[in-house]
Amino acid sequence: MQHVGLELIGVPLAAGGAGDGAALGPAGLRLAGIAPALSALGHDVRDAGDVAPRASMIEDGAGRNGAEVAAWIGGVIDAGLNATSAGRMPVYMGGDHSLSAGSVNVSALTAEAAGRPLIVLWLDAHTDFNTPDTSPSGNIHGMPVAALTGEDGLGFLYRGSPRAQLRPDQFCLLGIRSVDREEARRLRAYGIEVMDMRRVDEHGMARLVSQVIARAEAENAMIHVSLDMDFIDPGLAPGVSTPVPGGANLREAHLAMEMLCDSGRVAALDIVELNLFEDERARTARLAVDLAASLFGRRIVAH
Ligand code: 6HN
Ligand code: MN
Ligand code: MN
Ligand code: MN
Repeated sequence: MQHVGLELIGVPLAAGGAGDGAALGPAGLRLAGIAPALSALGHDVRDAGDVAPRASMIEDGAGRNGAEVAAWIGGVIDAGLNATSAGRMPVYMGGDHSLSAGSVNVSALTAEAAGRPLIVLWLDAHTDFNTPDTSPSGNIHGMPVAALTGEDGLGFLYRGSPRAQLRPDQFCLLGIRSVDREEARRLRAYGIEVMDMRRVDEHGMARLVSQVIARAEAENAMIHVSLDMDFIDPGLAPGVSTPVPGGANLREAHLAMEMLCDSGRVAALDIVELNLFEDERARTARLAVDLAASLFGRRIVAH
């Protein structure tokens, strides 16, 4: 792959998630060697450190810890725009998945400025399309896709920030196997593309990822890859807050990353939901680093 400037952005955010362990995600990824792994592939890697939450004036947030999550998302947007305006590709190290309400917004703004469409590939066990009204938990990590597609009840997350317009048809959710009842109804109403695990079983990972890439090629789109570590089967990646059995296996996950790398269309990567409290001997942290390496050019043999 072409060598690029990568900017590691730590987001030690847990307020949007289930439990506190996601706050250690950036530390876990750094200790597992994400910077040297990506540098070894020839990229110019810079670690921007951890984002600071913006001083928040918000008092009317919704969901659990709404005001706190909004302050973090403001910080994510500032750090992300700082990287992309300098021509660097952000790698967001979460932190819970609510941070992607900010990171995907940055990619959409950056693509818009370049006159390119954006496709968001959401690799997850969950569809993250709840709203404050439908959520069974109140946790904002279950709502970022709704926030990004303009759900009214989540606009407070963007107060004080530039905001891109994202349509539901710009999202493709892959690896899905846990959807709440109201969430499922909303997904159908909005026509969001859900490639669930049954489709992975029936068609294979290669065919599904090819479809996403073919669409990006047809539209000359960039692809934002949002990798929730619970996309992978919890037998391989136990270090997550909301594990669901029946996830992607090791080769399926690496293959998706390798194919996306070859597409040359990756705009940014989120690595989210790594929870060190739940991990076993750092397996999940190390796997996350290996998947990032596959996305940025590591190969079994040179092809
Ligand atoms: N994640 N659907 C559940 C909820 O609480 O809304 C789980 C969400 C999990 C979110 O893993 O990013
Ligand atoms: Mn998620
Ligand atoms: Mn998830
Ligand atoms: Mn699609």
